[in-house]
Amino acid sequence: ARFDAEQNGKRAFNNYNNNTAGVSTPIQDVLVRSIPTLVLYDDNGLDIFNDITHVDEYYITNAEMQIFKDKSDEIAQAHVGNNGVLIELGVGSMRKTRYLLDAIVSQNKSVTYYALDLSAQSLTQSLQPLALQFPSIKFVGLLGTYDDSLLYIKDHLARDNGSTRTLLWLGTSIGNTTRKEAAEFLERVKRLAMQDGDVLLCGIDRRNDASVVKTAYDDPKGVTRAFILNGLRHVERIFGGETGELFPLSKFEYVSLYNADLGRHEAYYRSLEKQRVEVDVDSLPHVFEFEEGELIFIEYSIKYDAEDIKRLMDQSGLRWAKEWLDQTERYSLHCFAK
Ligand code: AVI
Repeated sequence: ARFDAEQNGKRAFNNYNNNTAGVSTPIQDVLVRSIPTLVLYDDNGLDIFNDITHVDEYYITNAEMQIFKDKSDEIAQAHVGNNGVLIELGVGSMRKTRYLLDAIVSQNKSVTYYALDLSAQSLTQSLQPLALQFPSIKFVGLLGTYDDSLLYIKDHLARDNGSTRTLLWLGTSIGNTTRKEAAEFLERVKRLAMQDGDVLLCGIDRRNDASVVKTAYDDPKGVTRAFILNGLRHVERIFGGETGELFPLSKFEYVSLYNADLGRHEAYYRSLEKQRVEVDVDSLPHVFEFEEGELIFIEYSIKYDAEDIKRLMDQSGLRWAKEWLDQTERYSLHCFAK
């Protein structure tokens, strides 16, 4: 996969290498090779991401938990219909989902909760305990991509009884796509998966202090580093390699950069030396050559201020219904209507 265009790793290295603080404005016209962000989410990556949600410096989870703890009654009351359907796009931390389900049960609402994930194992792990804890709620796992789920909702979860559908896109998953992709995805959500009266609850991380974002994405215990570097283990397996055979961790490191002007955290691998990686692609030999210091893009985590959110709504056509900010005002949960 290519990021923006053809590779130009040497320029990337030269431009980034002067940056010692790590909080910087990366040079915009630099083109680097990329690996799809999705490789971060093999079963091991999902486990490590779950560890990240327990890291204090990763403020996003605590902020979101606090909103759900304080506002679940209101959310369940106003935005979850009786005999309604809840659809969570990407099962995240079930700790916050519990608050919402608790509120729904205490309001004697009966709902079906659909959870989407790319991993059957993670669906089972997440849903089994919830099914035991909330016997009055029906749980259904959906295995597939976001876009698969939109078609499934359109074709199979059409509303026939007047009850509403509540879609959940939580954590800060919206940040892992570009702003343009995010707006396009929300437009598809609106067009394919929402009818009048339905809502989308969307978690958004805000443009916070650069140092706060930087520490969240390069935490002192190295959990984020382990999460990102695990992506290389997954790439190795995709190419049929053994652990550490193709991309030894002695030869690659994690680079975390926060571009405050663009409100965008960028995660890269850096090749620590000039090296060749030989793999088979579709049974044909293929050689990747990396320069010493070359950066390889792996993940964006994009942050939004009020203007950015307004633009997102204009572009997707979604309407503002309500929003809740956490106490630290670093993170917000938005209720969008069709
Ligand atoms: C899953 N996603 C919303 C996380 C984020 O904040 O972008 C993934 C992550 N990457 C590094 N730390 C956490």
